Amino acid sequence: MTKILLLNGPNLNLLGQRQPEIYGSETLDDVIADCTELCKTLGFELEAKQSNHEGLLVDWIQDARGDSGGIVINPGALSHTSVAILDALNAFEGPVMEVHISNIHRRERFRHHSYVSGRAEGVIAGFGTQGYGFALQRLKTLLA
Ligand code: CA2
Repeated sequence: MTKILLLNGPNLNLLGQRQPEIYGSETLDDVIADCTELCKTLGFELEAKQSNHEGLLVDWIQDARGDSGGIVINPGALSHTSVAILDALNAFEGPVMEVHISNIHRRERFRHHSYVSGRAEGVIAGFGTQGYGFALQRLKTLLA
């Protein structure tokens, strides 16, 4: 069964606890539970991880080489700063879907650019936590 790595970056462990007007009321555990259910219907095995540390995210992306068929990643604020995450994703052979819960283009200017977007097969922003499900469905098509 194809494994999909779901990665969430800094502060996304706080989902559902603060700023619900921007990020909604679902917790990260809720998101992972929903994605796990969806993956069962799509025939994927889901591995979900979150870290506040850039280097750990880089390690996990490297570990996905030869192990996961695709990656869904919300790099959080590291989207806008991290060449290291971009480099790690460039070394991954499978499709990458970038997810942002909020519409980063309607927010501050510094959020409009993401280093990851130039590597990702697709970018989803502003669909709330539903975006993770859309990304998984797109991976199903890309990996068919
Ligand atoms: O919209 C997104 O998903 C973001 O990746 C979220 C990041 C932000 O820096 C990006 O520009 C856009 C921030 C994640 C912080 O998540 C929190 C959730 C609840 C409460 C506080 C922070």
